Amino acid sequence: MKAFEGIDFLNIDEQLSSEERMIRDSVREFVTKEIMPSIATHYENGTFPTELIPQLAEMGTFGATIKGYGCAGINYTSYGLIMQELERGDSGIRSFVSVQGALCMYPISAFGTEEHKQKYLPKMAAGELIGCFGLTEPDFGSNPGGMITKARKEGSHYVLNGSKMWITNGGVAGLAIVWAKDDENKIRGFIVDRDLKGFSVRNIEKKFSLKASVTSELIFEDCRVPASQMLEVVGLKGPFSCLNNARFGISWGALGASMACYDEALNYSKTRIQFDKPIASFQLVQAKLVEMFTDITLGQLLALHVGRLKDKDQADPAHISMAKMKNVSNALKHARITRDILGASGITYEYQCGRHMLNLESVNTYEGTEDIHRLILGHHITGIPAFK
Ligand code: TGC
Ligand code: FAD
Repeated sequence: MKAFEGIDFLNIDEQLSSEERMIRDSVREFVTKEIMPSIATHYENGTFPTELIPQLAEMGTFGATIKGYGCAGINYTSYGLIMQELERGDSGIRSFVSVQGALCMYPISAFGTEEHKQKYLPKMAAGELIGCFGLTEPDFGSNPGGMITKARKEGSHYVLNGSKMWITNGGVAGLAIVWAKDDENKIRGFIVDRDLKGFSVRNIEKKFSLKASVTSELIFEDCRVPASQMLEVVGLKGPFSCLNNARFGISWGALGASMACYDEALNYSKTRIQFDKPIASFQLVQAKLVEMFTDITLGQLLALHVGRLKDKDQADPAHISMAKMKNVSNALKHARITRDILGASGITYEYQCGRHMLNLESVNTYEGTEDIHRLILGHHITGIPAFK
């Protein structure tokens, strides 16, 4: 498999530390050697490549920004670079790592007790225990505040009833971070071990997107969770603070998918001959390549700047919304442009753009749809919330 060189028109590499470049390059090589040869087959068969989990753990990709507990403790910019490289391989692999780290290990590290941290984080960093994050419900997606999953207090336990829908990693997880309303209708988070009675999982099959990722429904029927498993946070700011981290990672991940598509479009257009010339020699094809190249370069500046702000603890959720919204919608556009440049070849598994295009439909929807991020930014600009 040919080495991937990335795109660096503005010499952004110079802005990265040698450690950041080293992390990026080692994950890049891993993706080329370990993911690219088999990902199309996994995608076609609808299987998640579980064989990659030990290597992903060894590279420190799980809970990478957490300090201690067997985690790498690197900065957010390095974390973003890891997400970029993984999603160059497939959005499903990046999803797996995002959910494990940003959505499951982060809330345990931020809102869990010392006992929770000792019990769960080292095993999760080592990939021996996989997590999933249950916020969305069948009737409450963009509006999670309306959730109806209940956590009724009964002595030293909370009794969970309800269901969570479209949950990444659900079928392979040993624990779930579950958000539910308590007796006072306040949103609380629980660390729910998979083997608890009353907790069942149904995998969602027949997807055309994120096929190399497990997506499930979590069902709770009188599931008794010890009160000691409750996280120390109340209200929607609990799940939303996890989403800040995951959305940040996605804004970088989308650049990886964009770069994979651009690279494919450029290489193909230089070798595909029509009307006795490479199609790259036609102005209309060059215009498409330039649009992708420019978007990617602007997206890199945006992601890097938000990463630097996050490393100084100065990133506002609205900054992250802009980066997630713009980089993902551009990536989806780039996958479609590449599919177009490849003509009929673009619809086959031999090329990546179709797989990225279908994956990015989900990425544009999850972690806040493109329009929800538009509304978050609209609220930021005008001070007027337009969600309702
Ligand atoms: P709102 O009234 O605006 O806020 C409620 C409380 O939350 C606080 N808050 C935040 N805190 C931290 N970070 C943020 N980004 C926050 N945004 C809001 C806020 O200050 C308030 O706190 P308090 O103390 O006053 O109570 O909430 P709202 O109900 O009006 O919601 C607004 C809206 C629409 C923006 C929000 O609901 C939203 O973001 N919806 C999108 C839902 C979403 O993103 N779901 C993601 C599910 S997980 C997933 O998709 C994983 S995919 C993983 C993968 O495979 O990679
Ligand atoms: P809806 O909220 O019903 O939205 C439908 C449409 O209406 C969208 O276009 C939306 O933008 C629009 N809309 C909604 N409200 C407004 C408004 N106020 N103004 C204007 N337009 C609006 N969730 C988890 O909790 N954990 C996971 O691990 C997880 N993984 C996922 C994996 C995949 C593959 C997918 C596809 C989803 C996953 N999700 C997960 C769920 C995801 O977060 C939701 O799909 C997303 O939040 C949108 O909710 P919805 O699908 O119910 O769409």
